[in-house]
Amino acid sequence: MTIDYQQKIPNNVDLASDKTLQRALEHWQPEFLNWWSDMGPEGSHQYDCYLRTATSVDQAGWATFGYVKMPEYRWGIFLNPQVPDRKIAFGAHKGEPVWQEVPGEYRANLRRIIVTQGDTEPASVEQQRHLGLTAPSMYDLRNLFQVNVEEGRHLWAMVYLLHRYFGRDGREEAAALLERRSGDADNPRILGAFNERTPDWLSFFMFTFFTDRDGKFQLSALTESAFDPLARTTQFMLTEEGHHMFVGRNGIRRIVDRTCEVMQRERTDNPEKLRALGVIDLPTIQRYLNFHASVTADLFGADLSSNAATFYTTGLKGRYMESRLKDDHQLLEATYPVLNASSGQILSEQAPALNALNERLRDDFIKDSNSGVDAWNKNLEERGIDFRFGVPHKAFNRQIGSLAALKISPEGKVISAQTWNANVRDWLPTPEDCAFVQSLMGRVVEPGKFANWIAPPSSGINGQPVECEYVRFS
Ligand code: BYC
Repeated sequence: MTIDYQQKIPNNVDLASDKTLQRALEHWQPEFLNWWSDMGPEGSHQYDCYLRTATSVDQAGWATFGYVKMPEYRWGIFLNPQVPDRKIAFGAHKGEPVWQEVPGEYRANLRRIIVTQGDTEPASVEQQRHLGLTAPSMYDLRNLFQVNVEEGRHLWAMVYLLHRYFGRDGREEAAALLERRSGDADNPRILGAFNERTPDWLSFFMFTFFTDRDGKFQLSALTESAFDPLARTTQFMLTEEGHHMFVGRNGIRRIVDRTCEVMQRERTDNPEKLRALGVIDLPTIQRYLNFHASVTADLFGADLSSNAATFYTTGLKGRYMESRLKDDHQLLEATYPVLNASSGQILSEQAPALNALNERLRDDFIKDSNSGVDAWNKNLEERGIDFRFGVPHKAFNRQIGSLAALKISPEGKVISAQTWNANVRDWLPTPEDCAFVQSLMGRVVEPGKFANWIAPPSSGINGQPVECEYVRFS
């Protein structure tokens, strides 16, 4: 279905036929725009940016490109088409028709999932709001803005569900989504990683590589939901998520490319020398990687979770690729390995699969992250550089779940607090690392120009040249 752009709120859900809902959302819209003006990308409000906007949810229309004045981006409500006769694929209701309305008994849990998902979207915009001031190129500035407007749209996706299906509490939750603030001491965002700072572009690329990948896996699990409107809206969100991870994967690759080029030209791998030459040494990149991988691993929740078991059994949230998995999709007898530390070692133990669903999704995420990191390593190998990046062990630096109580090395060895303290500067970014990376951040925005510490991309956006004027300042 084509999206109606004549409406105040573009949508493909026939909003005009439900005047009460339309009025409620039109009331929320100026609040959203106020939030965007206060917390959206700093200084961007007069810019014309080459952005993609969805004009329909099918292949032909979901990525239509053109110049848009930033605050006039048409945030809207887009659901994938309904699949006729879709049946619930898992849990106690397996085989029954999916729900078009929220069953009363599952209302609180569904609302909680939707609010948690919705909260991450504005949080990431808040985390990234200063980055435009230090963009390494106009191409990167445009990509940042694309990610930001789409996170804003993902907020709209969750707010639509709250307004349409959860009555007064839904409207209150939608208002609260614009009130919490990333990192705020009194009213923070819900999940840990979304209260961390994203102070520089290395952090931004790591965030889009790892944390947007959590988005991919959580959204995929929600596309399986028995609550059909949630499944349909998350399906469409996933199409947009791909670009966000591309920004991270390619951003890091370009940083590594530039560093390798200088390493080879100067015949050195000495971090001090490389820093003096204005590029980021590979061990520093690895420490940033360790930080973002571990903070994101926490986003999957505790390794054993009765919440996760309930979400699954009641049909609210499935597994990654649920319908392709070959088992009974109820998991009443099944087990799954989880980690437990005893006598100074991490041991794998079988636990009820239903309780281990967070761990399973985390494992799916780690597998996917590894394949991205392998691509950077292939580049190093091809260049003949003797360094390999690695995703740290999933127990490293955890704050959530049973392993949070222990100190664990990136290789997965249980260690004493003393050993941790003696080595942590090699494993996680130090204040000096952060200060150095920040010292490189300066705004480079002439078309086709790039900061010294990052290589240009191999191609531009949507077939445009790399030196295209992606952002027109006025
Ligand atoms: N930080 O039973 P557990 C994205 C809490 S990213 C702080 O394991 P559960 C995006 C938990 O709430 C995808 N607290 O929890 C990416 C619980 O609290 P209560 C976002 C945490 O419910 C980039 C307690 O600890 N979507 O889209 O099984 C840019 C016990 O935990 C954290 C979703 O996450 C944490 N990290 O699992 C923009 C999907 N983890 O009950 C966007 C929706 C846990 O004791 N959310 N806690 O008060 C969920 O499915 C689940 O809420 C979670 C947590 C998987 C997050």
